[in-house]
Amino acid sequence: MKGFLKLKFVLLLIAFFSAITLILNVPAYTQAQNTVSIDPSTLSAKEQEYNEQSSLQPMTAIQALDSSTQELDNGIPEGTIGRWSVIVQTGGESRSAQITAHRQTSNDTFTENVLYDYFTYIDTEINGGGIQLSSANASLPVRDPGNPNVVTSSGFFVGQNGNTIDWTVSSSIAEGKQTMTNRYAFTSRDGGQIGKLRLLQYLDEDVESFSDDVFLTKGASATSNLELLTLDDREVYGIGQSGLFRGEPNGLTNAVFAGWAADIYNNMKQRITGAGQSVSWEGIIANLPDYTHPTLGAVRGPRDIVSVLAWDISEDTSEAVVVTSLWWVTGSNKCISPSQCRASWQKNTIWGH
Ligand SMILES: [Ca+2]
Ligand SMILES: [Ca+2]
Ligand SMILES: [Ca+2]
Repeated sequence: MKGFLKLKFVLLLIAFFSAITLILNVPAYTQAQNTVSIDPSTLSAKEQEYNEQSSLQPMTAIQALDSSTQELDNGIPEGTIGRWSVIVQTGGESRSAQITAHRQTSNDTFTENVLYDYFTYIDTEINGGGIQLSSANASLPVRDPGNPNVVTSSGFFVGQNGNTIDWTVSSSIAEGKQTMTNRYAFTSRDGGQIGKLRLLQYLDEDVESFSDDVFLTKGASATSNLELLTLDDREVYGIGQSGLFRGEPNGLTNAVFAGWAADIYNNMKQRITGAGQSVSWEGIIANLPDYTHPTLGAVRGPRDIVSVLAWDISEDTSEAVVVTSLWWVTGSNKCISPSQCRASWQKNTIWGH
């Protein structure tokens, strides 16, 4: 009994001194944390932006909702797998799209902002010197009074022939669906020819850590079902982009698909606005090594992926429509082993849209 009491006393003493040590060390630890700061000049612009964001509001969307944006969602309750909401800026552009997904490795339900930049560029020179549609005399995005699932903005720019080209974009997410669609309409104000005009739908998605995403495609341009997919290497969920590749009523009108490309951040934006970004139907992939993913098989990466899809308006037309799509991609939550997950992805994954 005496020995037991002695042991208790010793344990109490250890606990007491541990607590004291901990208390005394907290300020020292905090101080150390404050002094060991990384030189901001060594961080990339993207790292700095994420750092500023996380110090302000961790786990929230990059862009807060204000009068310059409208939020679209698919009506699935927050926190439920399949919830999809996009904060739409003018020009159908966005820097915030939240998905609630099942994460393969963590095996949990997680909500993530998967967008860094979803930008629309127009290029009247083809190829080079593109500008963002949001900078082309753009109006604020407004919600359709007759349909809360639609947000529209409009503006104008000077076309290749010197005439004014009016543009309108309608962004929409249907109830319960996983896709946001952007429908871009161009009209020459004087009824003359639009002239050379390329629309580029640029996507930089960052799924959790931005440098470890993987890129793969499904379908093909030639069969009008091309999908560009970017997923997190570890958690195997992410985002896809596509559009309409064939002319159809109320769809792609007086325009043809020019091609696509994929690269690493931040090579593409400066090319689109500068000397030009090459695209092809087979895709121009740069700086993304081959990589065999345990679930997805042959992919590219892992890197900070960016991709672009491009459409060319028919020069001699006065009206044209281009349609693009952006959707979330997640795997099954029933698989455990990589082979099981791979089979599940191939069989029932919610890839499509
Ligand atoms: Ca993210
Ligand atoms: Ca990632
Ligand atoms: Ca990225």
